[in-house]
Amino acid sequence: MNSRLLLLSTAILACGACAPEPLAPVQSQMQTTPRPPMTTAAPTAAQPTGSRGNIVGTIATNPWHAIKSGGVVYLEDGPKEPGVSLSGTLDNHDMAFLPSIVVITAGGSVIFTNTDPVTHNVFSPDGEKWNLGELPQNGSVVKRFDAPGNYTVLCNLHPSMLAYLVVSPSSYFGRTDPDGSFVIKNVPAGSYHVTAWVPRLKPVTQAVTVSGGEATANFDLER
Ligand SMILES: [Cu+2]
Repeated sequence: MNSRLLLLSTAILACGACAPEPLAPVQSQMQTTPRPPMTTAAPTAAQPTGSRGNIVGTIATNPWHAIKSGGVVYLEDGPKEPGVSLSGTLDNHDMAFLPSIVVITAGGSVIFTNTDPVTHNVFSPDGEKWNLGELPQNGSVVKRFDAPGNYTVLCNLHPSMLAYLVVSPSSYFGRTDPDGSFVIKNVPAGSYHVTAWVPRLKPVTQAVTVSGGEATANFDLER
């Protein structure tokens, strides 16, 4: 009897090992769940003095020259730093997206969560026009973004909900302070195209050369 039980359990174990994994979708989602967002995008490895510099500047708008916060400034053609792939989180909370602007780098993921007691939806009418479907209370879904792009994020159940997702082409970007100023830190010396993005305004790209120290790039954006 004991040996029969042993055989039986061995058979179950063997069967379980070779059978299709019933938890595969969950495991797959866990594997693609991003690590917590890193606090800095630029690598901090020590480099020879003079080989890196900061890009500084301000964003203003035409024709009013109002200071713009909420902007993101990124290098279009910055070098890809191995292992640097910034992911982020966008929560549905108190009938709004939190935060209202998420920045990740191409190849990174966004984990969309819902901490409200009601069902939400997450979609974007921009680019490839993705729709993640309904997100129930405490639900979450992960989407990876391999290509750079800027997206408006909406909920088709609550038209007042609005957020923006910026998928930066490089790991070199900065966000504007409330006074409109920004810093892109620790950029390797070289010539780049740098783009300034602000919600509801047309992005502007300009050339900038970094040769150690500080390079300046100021932007005037228009609707
Ligand atoms: Cu909603």
